[in-house]
This record gives sequence, C-alpha cells and structure tokens, in this order.
Amino acid sequence: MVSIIMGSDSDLPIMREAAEVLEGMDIPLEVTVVSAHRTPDRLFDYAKGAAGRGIQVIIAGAGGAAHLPGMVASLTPLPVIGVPIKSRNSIDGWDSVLSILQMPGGIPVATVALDGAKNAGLLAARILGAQDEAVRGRMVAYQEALRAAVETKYRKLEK
Ligand code: RP5
Repeated sequence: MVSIIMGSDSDLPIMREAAEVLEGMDIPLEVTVVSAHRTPDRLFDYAKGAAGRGIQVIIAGAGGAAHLPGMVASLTPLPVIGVPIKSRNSIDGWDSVLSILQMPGGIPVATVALDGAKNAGLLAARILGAQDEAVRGRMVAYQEALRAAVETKYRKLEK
C-alpha cells in the first residue's frame, strides 16, 4: 500500500494527482494530512507506525519550509518521495524545492518536480513494480499508451 500525506488540506488539489495515478493502476492507497510543524506528535506516530501497518512507499507533499518529507524519512526505513508544493506565500516555490531536495547525507528523499505529484505516484508504482509483476505490467502498459499518444500526434503533424 502507498501512503500519501501532505502538510495541509490546501495541498490536496496537487496531491490528488498522485492518488489518481495510483487508483488508475489499482494500487491500494491512503490519503491524510500530517503537518511537521502543526502536528509534530502525529508526525512521529505516523512515521514510526507506517512500516508496521504494511505501508511500502510514502509520498509526502508540503510547501514553504517543507520539513515533512525529510522528517518522515528520518523516522522510517521506507522509501519517501517528496513533492515540493508551490503554496500561497511561497518564494516562487523555491522554498519548498530546496527544503525537500537538499537532504543531508544518510536520509534520502526522492524529490520530484515542483507540484510534481503525478510523477510521485508513478515513481511509487515503479518502486512497487520492482517486486510486483502485475504492477510492473501496468507500468509497461502506461508507458506504451504514452508512446502511442505521441506517435498519433506526430503522424498527424507530418501529414
Ligand atoms: C505547509 O504550509 C503545507 O504543506 C502548505 O503547503 C503550506 C500552507 O499551509 P496552509 O496555511 O494553507 O494550511 O505546511
């Protein structure tokens, strides 16, 4: 199962894209709000308990001084994918990008692009697909559909 968390419900319009990708691939998921700054005790409980609850990959989105993905990664052995979110009062999103990307050695967070929740969902599916043949097959089909869509477009252009 994949767990999608975010610092605030204001992140949901972006983070929903990760959920949609996973739903499209029949991958079980949960979605909730955990704030590193506003609910620190909840953050500790969530991150410490995730592996024991059967979670395999965590996707964590946050904006501003975005400590959520890094703090979660420090508290769990699971892979954590960080989604920097361009929130209302951000410095063009650079605050989110740099605070999620620039992790100290030893505590990795796989950081996707600004507002890149779709790719976070796809990366989670690929991580699961390394062990799960059915999920890997759905990823192959997804990539094939992408290729076919582009081919259709350039064939039309070339006419
Ligand atoms: C972060 O602060 C959240 O991840 C969100 O991106 C940002 C703003 O939160 P709200 O003030 O909209 O709740 O913790």
